[in-house]
Amino acid sequence: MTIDLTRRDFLKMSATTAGAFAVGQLIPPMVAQAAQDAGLLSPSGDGFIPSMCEMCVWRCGLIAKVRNGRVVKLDGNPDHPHSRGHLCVRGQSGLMNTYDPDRVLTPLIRTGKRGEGRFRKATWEEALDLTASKMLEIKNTYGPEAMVFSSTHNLSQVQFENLLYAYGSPNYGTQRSLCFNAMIVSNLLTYGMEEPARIYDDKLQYIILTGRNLMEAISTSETGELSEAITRGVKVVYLDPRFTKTAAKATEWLPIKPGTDSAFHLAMLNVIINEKLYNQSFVDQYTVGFDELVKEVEKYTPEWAATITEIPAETIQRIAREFAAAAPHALAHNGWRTSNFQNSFQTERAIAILNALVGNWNVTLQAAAGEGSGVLGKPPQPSYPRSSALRLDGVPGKYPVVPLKIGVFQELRDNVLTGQPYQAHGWFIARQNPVMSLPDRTKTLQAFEKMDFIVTVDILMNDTAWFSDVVLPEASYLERYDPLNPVGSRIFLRQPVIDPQGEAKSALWIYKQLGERLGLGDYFQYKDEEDYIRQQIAPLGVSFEELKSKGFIELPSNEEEASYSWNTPSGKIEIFSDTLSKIGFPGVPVWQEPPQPPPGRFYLLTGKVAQATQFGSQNNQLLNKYADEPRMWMNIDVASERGIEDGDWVEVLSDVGQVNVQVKVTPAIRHDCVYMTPGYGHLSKGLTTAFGRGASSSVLHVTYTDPISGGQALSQTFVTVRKV
Ligand SMILES: Nc1nc2c(c(=O)[nH]1)N[C@H]1C(S)=C(S)[C@@H](COP(=O)(O)OP(=O)(O)OC[C@H]3O[C@@H](n4cnc5c(=O)[nH]c(N)nc54)[C@H](O)[C@@H]3O)O[C@H]1N2
Ligand SMILES: Nc1nc2c(c(=O)[nH]1)N[C@H]1C(S)=C(S)[C@@H](COP(=O)(O)OP(=O)(O)OC[C@H]3O[C@@H](n4cnc5c(=O)[nH]c(N)nc54)[C@H](O)[C@@H]3O)O[C@H]1N2
Ligand code: SF4
Ligand SMILES: [Mo]
Repeated sequence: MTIDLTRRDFLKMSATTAGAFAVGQLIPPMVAQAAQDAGLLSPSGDGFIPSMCEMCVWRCGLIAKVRNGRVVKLDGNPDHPHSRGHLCVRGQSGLMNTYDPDRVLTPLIRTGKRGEGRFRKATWEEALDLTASKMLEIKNTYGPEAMVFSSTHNLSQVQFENLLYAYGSPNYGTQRSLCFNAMIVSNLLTYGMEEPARIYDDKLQYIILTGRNLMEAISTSETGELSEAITRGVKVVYLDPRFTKTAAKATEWLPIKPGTDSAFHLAMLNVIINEKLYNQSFVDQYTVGFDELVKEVEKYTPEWAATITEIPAETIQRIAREFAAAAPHALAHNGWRTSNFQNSFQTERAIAILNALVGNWNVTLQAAAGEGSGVLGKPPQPSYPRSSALRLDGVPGKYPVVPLKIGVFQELRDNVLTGQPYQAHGWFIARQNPVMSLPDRTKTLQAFEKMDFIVTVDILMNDTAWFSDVVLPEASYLERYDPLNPVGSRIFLRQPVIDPQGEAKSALWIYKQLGERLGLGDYFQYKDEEDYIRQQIAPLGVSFEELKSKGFIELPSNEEEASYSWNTPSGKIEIFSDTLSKIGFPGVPVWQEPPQPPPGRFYLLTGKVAQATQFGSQNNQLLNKYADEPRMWMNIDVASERGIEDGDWVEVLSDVGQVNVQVKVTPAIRHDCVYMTPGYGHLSKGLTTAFGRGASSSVLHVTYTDPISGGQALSQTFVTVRKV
């Protein structure tokens, strides 16, 4: 393997094709045969095969370009509504993930102390037998609830969940409470759906983005739609304490004080109501609770909000008027990672209601089209055992409106650590890096210490695997099948375009093997991955060969009538939520004062960059090459007052942790904030490209949970910075 590629080398290798990544990996014969039969591949092995990207959860359609029987380049699939012919820089770099020299290619069993990084290679038989016997031991000794499962959104997650439910544990941790709980729970309570679809059509005139950094935190389709809207002259107002790349493209950047977005939006509501700029007939017909809102927002004047948000009253007033004037062709975007403050749920509710007041439903917002998953078949299976144990994440008792499947991961971790209400003893982790992604890394590692057994399924020795007892290597997304992925009216296939390297196996295979060893074989009634997919497409009357060659199935188009009913208790948009009120939470959005940093401390901000995905892609040699140095942003005036220069090392201290990091001095951030890119400061020495670069913000993050949505407050940590 070439370890250090220059861009020139890479292009040269792509051009000379055969052996570009000279590890002799060819297209799996069955896939190659189907592609040849469909005329996609020539007999000499030149052509194209469709599949799907998994460099992030957006899962764009891809076309693997094949020369001499080897994949040499990945392009966007024009048939896929996400990619629409494009892959982002991470998707373009996907081959380097598969050919990462640090890939874990055999099962590993820990030999040294946890965290020491000493493992020995094992056969699948041995690693699976050991994992199953430990899981059975825990179940028999402490009950199934003593085994915690956690995983971040992925296509085989349905079989991960099958394993967890069949095993009988109620304890399931996902990334959701670190990500979008505030947005999802607010939408569920307001509209009765997790996330309405956004419509960027030619009539759209006005967009307000509240910390939605679409130009860097990428969803290819929506990022493209925003770019096109900007080109058409749509006005974009962007609120972020940082001047991000979206700020650079926006018409107007408002460097709002962190944690005060709800004050901004409540004042917008105040202006729109006081000046009667709302859509009276829409409000009368389709919403409940307007009068309660009127009473509540009376006090939230633009002048009041100005002192809180540090955005001038006239600006807030003008934006409210402009937004209402553009309505219904106006969109207040509800964001994605809305895990910022313990009051973020109130921000999300205010945004949802802002959209309702101006009546833009079915104009810029719409019920998301039903995904086609309902039409797919699945292997037969018995019903699941019922667990009577309390959940360790406090749902539903402590967090009554957080849906079970969404959960509160950080609370689950905390209760693993405290052993309350009972002690967990095992942790099964797949496609997730909680050592890096949960706040307060020290606590996560202490929680790991409480475990008798930890097993991780990953493609790399991520930081979580580094502290595990068994590591099970999954085949990469270019080397495996996954369950089908419905997107709107199309159902897409991920198929292997490279034969799995080493002993790596698909998650579908791994979960079935474990299920059988746990005596749960009846829950995994598929012979292999192809058989699983055949069972999925059985009701559709489509041949697998056709699916392989086209890459997707088109369902009969189900043009739904624009809907004006919502799956809420009242069947309307709930400006006032009885559900919230009955359990003692405010029924309409209210201002909840967030904590502020004491003098000398800064808000610690975190946020995505375009060249990396979360905590998992920093080891990709190509992406690493194009990523910025992971330095901590600090405002140029503040730095100069403290005698800190660009590139200087500083010690950053929070209430729970300390890191040393280099500073990037910049005017692009508020005086009271510093910012760190996630995904650096790795602990695993098994990530030889990423290890030793930058520092981890998760070491510093204090665990604060929004009491309503269960979202982690990632901007609510305050730090001191000292030159070292
Ligand atoms: N390239 C790339 N794209 C990605 C991802 C990735 O890792 N890499 N991850 C995907 C995932 S899982 C997610 S959740 C989305 C996230 O998508 P976004 O939510 O758009 O992105 P983030 O970068 O997490 O956060 C956005 C911004 O919030 C700002 N911010 C922090 N606190 C506050 C506040 O109090 N108020 C306001 N107004 N802004 C604040 C930060 O400065 C940051 O710029 O991106 C997705 N797309
Ligand atoms: N400090 C800080 N914390 C954050 C955030 C932040 O911006 N800053 N963002 C929050 C957000 S929005 C989210 S969504 C979470 C994400 O938190 P996590 O889900 O824990 O993080 P990821 O990096 O997405 O973890 C993905 C793991 O999957 C592995 N992987 C990649 N491909 C495959 C595969 O094909 N198979 C298998 N089995 N494994 C694979 C990668 O190696 C990596 O270890 O973090 C949250 N926490
Ligand atoms: S947004 Fe980029 S990384 Fe994510 S699936 Fe699409 S191309 Fe892949
Ligand atoms: Mo996320």
